[in-house]
Amino acid sequence: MNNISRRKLFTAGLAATAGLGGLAVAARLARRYGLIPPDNGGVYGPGETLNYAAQRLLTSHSQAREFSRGMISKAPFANAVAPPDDRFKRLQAGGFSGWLLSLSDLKSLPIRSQITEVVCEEGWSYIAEWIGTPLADVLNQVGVLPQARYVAYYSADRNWWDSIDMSDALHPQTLLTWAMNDGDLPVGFGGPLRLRVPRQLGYKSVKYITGLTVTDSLKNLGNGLGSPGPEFGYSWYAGI
Ligand SMILES: Nc1nc2c(c(=O)[nH]1)N[C@H]1C(S)=C(S)[C@@H](COP(=O)(O)O)O[C@H]1N2
Ligand SMILES: [Mo]
Repeated sequence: MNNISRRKLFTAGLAATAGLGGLAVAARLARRYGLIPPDNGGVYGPGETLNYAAQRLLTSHSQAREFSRGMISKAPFANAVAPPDDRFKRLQAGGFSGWLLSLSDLKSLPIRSQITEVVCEEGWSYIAEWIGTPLADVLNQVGVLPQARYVAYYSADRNWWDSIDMSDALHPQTLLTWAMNDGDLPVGFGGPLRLRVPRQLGYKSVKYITGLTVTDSLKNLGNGLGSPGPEFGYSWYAGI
């Protein structure tokens, strides 16, 4: 059974054992532990809360599966995205030397690599080696207040952005990657900098990262739902 169907089964099982009254109990528990995702409103809201809270309470220390080098996909599929904006292209022409935190600054931080799978919600996936700096090390370097609860991250592509909670932000497999397999991270795969969040579906691994915001609340960012996704039916929390 793959991870996605296992997750569905897990959530369904939890809801079934919980029963309808149990759902209310689960929601109360989720509130008590502060495990309410930003997309908790609307028709799917209770399901989103149940799934997020259950995963955080039961599997918060789990790791994404790592693979052997022989299992790296021969022809990984770069999903077609809108081309990066003009500001990105200007920075690209200058080798990204105009960044506040330059690529060489980033490369002086601890380097980790992992062979993990990019899993698209549309049903395809590929395995690659990802090399970069744990987001946790970048956050330690800049310093984070104790109130920090989420990290939002922004892309040069259509002002795309997303966010994760501190549990995923500090997770050892969450990497700001600048290399893939045998070389620099190609622009097609999100270079020069991509956030890999291997415990969630591919759409949380945003390409062409331009900035990070550490915050105690997602309410005042963009649509207040943690990412554009929930407006289009994509869960904010997309754990696999
Ligand atoms: N900036 C940006 N990042 C993005 C996307 C996008 O459209 N723009 N698509 C996401 C989706 S839906 C998936 S499945 C993965 C695909 O990764 P790949 O292009 O390496 O195959 O990238 C994610 N990151
Ligand atoms: Mo995707």
